[in-house]
Amino acid sequence: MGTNATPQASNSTPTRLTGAEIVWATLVGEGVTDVFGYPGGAILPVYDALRKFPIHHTLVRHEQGAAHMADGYARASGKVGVCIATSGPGATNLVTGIATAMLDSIPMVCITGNVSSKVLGTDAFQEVDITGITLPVTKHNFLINRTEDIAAAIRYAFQIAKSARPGPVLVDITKDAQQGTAIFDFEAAKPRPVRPHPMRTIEESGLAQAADLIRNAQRPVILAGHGIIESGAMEQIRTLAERAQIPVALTLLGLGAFPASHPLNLGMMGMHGESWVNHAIQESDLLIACGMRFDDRVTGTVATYATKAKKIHIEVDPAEVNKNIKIDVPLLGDLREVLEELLPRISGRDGAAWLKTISDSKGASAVRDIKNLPDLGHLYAAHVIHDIWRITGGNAIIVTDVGQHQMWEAQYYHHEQPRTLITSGGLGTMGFALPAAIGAKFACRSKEVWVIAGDGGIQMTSPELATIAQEGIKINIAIINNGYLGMVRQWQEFFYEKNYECTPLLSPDFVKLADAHGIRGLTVRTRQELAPAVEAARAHSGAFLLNFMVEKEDSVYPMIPVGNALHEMIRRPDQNPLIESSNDK
Ligand SMILES: Cc1cc2nc3c(=O)[nH]c(=O)nc-3n(C[C@H](O)[C@H](O)[C@H](O)COP(=O)(O)OP(=O)(O)OC[C@H]3O[C@@H](n4cnc5c(N)ncnc54)[C@H](O)[C@@H]3O)c2cc1C
Ligand SMILES: Cc1ncc(C[n+]2csc(CCOP(=O)(O)OP(=O)(O)O)c2C)c(N)n1
Ligand SMILES: [Mg+2]
Repeated sequence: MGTNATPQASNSTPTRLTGAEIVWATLVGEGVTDVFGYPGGAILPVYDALRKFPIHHTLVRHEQGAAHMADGYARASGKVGVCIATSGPGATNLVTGIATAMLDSIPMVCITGNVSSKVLGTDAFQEVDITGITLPVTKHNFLINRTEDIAAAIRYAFQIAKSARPGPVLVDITKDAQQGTAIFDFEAAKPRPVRPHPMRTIEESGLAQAADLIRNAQRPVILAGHGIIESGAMEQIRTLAERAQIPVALTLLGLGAFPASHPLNLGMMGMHGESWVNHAIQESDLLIACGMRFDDRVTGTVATYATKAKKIHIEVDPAEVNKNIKIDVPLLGDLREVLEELLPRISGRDGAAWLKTISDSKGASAVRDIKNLPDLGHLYAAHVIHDIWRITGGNAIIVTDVGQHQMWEAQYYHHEQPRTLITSGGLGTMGFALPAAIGAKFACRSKEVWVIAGDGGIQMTSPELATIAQEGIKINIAIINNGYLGMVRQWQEFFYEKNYECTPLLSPDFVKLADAHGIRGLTVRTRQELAPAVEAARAHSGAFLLNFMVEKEDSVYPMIPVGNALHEMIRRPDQNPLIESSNDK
């Protein structure tokens, strides 16, 4: 926020402003209070005008960080996240962050400066065609070269970013458009209302068919996805599950959409899901997919996926229906609205026999769980995550990076509330956690925020430690340090004859790295030191880094090898890995 910040009457009397001022005035009008960015020549007029507007700008250390911060802000708050960068390398540095948001349907507006319209297309200094580059990874993008078009473009970008299936939108503004003046009229720049997609009508016949299938099913399972959180349909899903006594399996991005402690919650499905969840899906006679897109990490081989089940798919994006899995009853529309129409048709069912079958199939799973192994001096990631869960009471916002630690987080941190797990699912972007956690902290300043990252991923964006220090924010950082690019090492162990090519990883002394940024830190090597270290991090008023030296060659179980059916899992071995069939509980 600039030193001369005064509340801008962005939606009052039309006034003549520069294009740069219009950018900020429009953002204020859209309710933006925080942006994440990095300046440069082509966006300097916008930076120059910042001081006049009540917006907090966080200076990042790399524009990828700005995009992940905007993304983390959006995931934690449900609002649109905003990032800003200059032309050329500033804009291209955003691309990984934009693609991350696109693959997980996150509402974001990215503003970039570009060279003046007179030199566009001449390979001018720091000119790239960022609208061309981001075309496949944005929901929409704009190149604006007239001052009078800026307000309408930004307002339209917000509408597109948050409507129907959310996603990132980029607005590229030439420098001369920023420098020119125009009449700013916030109301006049309002986009036309969104017209519903012609296919997005909830048809009476579809609702009746879905209700019939639910009434007659013997072994139904709800597949709960990220769309529940995006639609705000947590209550409706809970009502459906409780009224019809249907167990709920969650995707990675759905975790938190249905309370982990609820008796009908089965846990995570898919490649690293719990074995009983995947078996239940394979045995099911009705899948009710809610705001999830049958990602390949969720289905295993599609030809053998839940072949005995009829499928109902409630989904806002028509392109997702019948894309990977053949659907019997599609219900197109906003999940909450569809469920509100469906619920009056659903009456009580007796689900006891099916729930008992699933419960029995858990068998000796608990015995295989590393969390329950006696303390033989080994520190496992599962211990670390379990203790962070226990000590935070399950109430923290956890922002993970990508790899083994991400899967252990999903298995051992039990999320009760939506928006408490922030993770890159679709793109699987290493380096996401630290910057996304900064964004989440700005969105939820009073909440406890933890980063759980690997020793590999943290090094991709660790310069953002300086951002944490400059902003003076409290984030706890847990590094699961196994000395490897662990998830890749695991694949090498299982499928490449333990040829650990380019996966052993030398890291800096992370505690010294934190110290160099004025951030406190501790290295933890044993189970006894674990809980006191977590308590110490929480008790400290500033950011705190914990470097957990965990077992180096541990693997994530269960695992479905690519090409296998959902029930053909590799389980945690006694001696050797074993492939499990549907008969092996
Ligand atoms: C190393 C690694 C391992 C992984 N392993 C697993 C695993 O074992 N299990 C697993 O589940 N995932 C796993 N993932 C994540 C996986 O890749 C996908 O990101 C995830 O399964 C997608 O979950 P989703 O379909 O719920 O969410 P999204 O991909 O976000 O899809 C949400 C769907 O909801 C729809 N939607 C959005 N808003 C609404 C609305 N208002 N109304 C209705 N519909 C709406 C969207 O159109 C979209 O189709 C893994 C990722 C990584 C990086
Ligand atoms: C930007 C990026 N590059 C490469 C990968 C491929 N990849 C997935 S997991 C992983 C290893 C992660 O190692 P680390 O951060 O140490 O976490 P661990 O698996 O050890 O918990 C790699 C290299 C990726 N997901 N993202
Ligand atoms: Mg590692």
